[in-house]
Amino acid sequence: MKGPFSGSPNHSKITMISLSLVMILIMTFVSCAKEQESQPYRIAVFVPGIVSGSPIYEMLVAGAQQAADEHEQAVVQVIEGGSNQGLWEESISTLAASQEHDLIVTSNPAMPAIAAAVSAKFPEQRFAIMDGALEGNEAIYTLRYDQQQQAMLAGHLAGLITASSMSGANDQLKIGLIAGQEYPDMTDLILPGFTAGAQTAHASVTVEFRVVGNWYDAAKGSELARAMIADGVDVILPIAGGANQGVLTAAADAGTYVLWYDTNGYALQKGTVAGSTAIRQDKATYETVVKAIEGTLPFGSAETVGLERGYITFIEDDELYLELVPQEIRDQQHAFIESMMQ
Ligand code: RBF
Repeated sequence: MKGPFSGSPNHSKITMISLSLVMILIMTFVSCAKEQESQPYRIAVFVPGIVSGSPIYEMLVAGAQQAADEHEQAVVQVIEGGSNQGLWEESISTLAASQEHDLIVTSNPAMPAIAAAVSAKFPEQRFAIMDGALEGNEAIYTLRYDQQQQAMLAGHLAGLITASSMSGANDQLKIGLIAGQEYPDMTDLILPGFTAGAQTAHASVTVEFRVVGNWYDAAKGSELARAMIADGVDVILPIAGGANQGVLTAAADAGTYVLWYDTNGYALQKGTVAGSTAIRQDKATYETVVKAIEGTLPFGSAETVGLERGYITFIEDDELYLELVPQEIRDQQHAFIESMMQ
């Protein structure tokens, strides 16, 4: 009698087929797993503007690139959004719709709202936004710098210099701020911080504020600076991207001073750049992207960093600062920096 498990030719055929099926299944599973393992983590850096001339964007790209270079499994594509801000949302929507990037990294205070609008249409897309703030959207992580603190550091030195007997300082207590455009961080944090810092140094300092209207027009930057200088301003803080170059030229021609923002600018115009406040956007972007690759970035949260953790610094040890700015002023500025840390 042949039992159900005896070796009938039919039965061994069925066993062979089942075994082959199992093997095929296993092989498919293994190759899928391998494919997943070798799937790179794909990062798009969307620069809302032009990289060249804007240190905040140069550092964004450098930080993301470094994170990808150190992770075999990550690749970066940089997309320059250009100066037409009306096109940014559409460009980011196209990126998200392509589903080709695990993460879109970008930077400036206008980007959280744009990313939120895109996120409503493409909820799977993840974003890391530097120099911006938005809490509670599970697809978006943001990190901002304490811009008021940074502006106060610049303002304090501007107040000391305009009241000093340095060769380029006149008798009036007037300083200036030239911005690329007017935006809430500028009007609510940077301008008030710059003014408060200056008035901490000297209560009667006044601040002139002008807007270029874009982030690239050096000729307009120069024109605004010349008008300010003619009006008695002897220290200018330009925050205008590529237009900063025009401010530098105007101040150098007039023998007055410029303070640099976001990066070390002393060597850009020796004898003119009298102070530099820097942000570590390269470091912050690197750390953010590494966390995203490793799956530990807290999407949905908004972080603010500043002097205390070293993401904002006033560069005091540069030779050119030591040469140009008298010891007495440097000492006062140093004491102010220390007081801000407390
Ligand atoms: N800063 C730049 O240096 N270059 C830029 O092209 C630039 N574009 C900006 C566009 C928008 C819409 C906004 C709101 C800000 C922009 N900023 C730019 C300012 C930047 O976010 C930051 O406040 C300054 O760089 C000072 O850290």
